[in-house]
Amino acid sequence: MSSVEKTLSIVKPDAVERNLTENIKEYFLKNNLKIVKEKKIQVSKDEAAEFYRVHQTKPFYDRLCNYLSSGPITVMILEGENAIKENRRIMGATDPKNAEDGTIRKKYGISIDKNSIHGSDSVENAKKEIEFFFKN
Ligand code: IDP
Ligand code: MG
Repeated sequence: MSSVEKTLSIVKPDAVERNLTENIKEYFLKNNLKIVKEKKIQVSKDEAAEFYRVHQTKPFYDRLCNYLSSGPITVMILEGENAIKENRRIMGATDPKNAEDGTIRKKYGISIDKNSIHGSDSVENAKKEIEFFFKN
């Protein structure tokens, strides 16, 4: 079954720093995901910690929060058929070393930490994450 969904994408600091936002947006557009909202911001460490709360028990949590708050990011709402799963497919595996050919992380990811992009992983989390960055 297919349905039109919205999902949250974040171009992470390593990719914004290398001016890759427009290149990454091309991947979405080529794959029929529309960018319905977009803003460039920087989050505080506390905001990053709140955003990544699901990972709070993981050994990499502190590093992850420091990293997300280390520089500007571009947050976007993407919309399209099965947008959540489609976006995850286009992103590629979490560790760029394992990412499939043709994916964003394969092309631009530097390491499991600096993997260039975030994407919501479920309908429930997409809703929460969109709300987190685009409250109104
Ligand atoms: P995802 O970004 O592919 O959804 P998650 O498991 O949700 O991956 O992890 C969130 C972020 O935390 C990843 O994008 C990655 O940067 C980082 N991360 C995940 N697993 C590890 C790990 O084992 N070591 C270090 N960093 C990790
Ligand atoms: Mg995740």
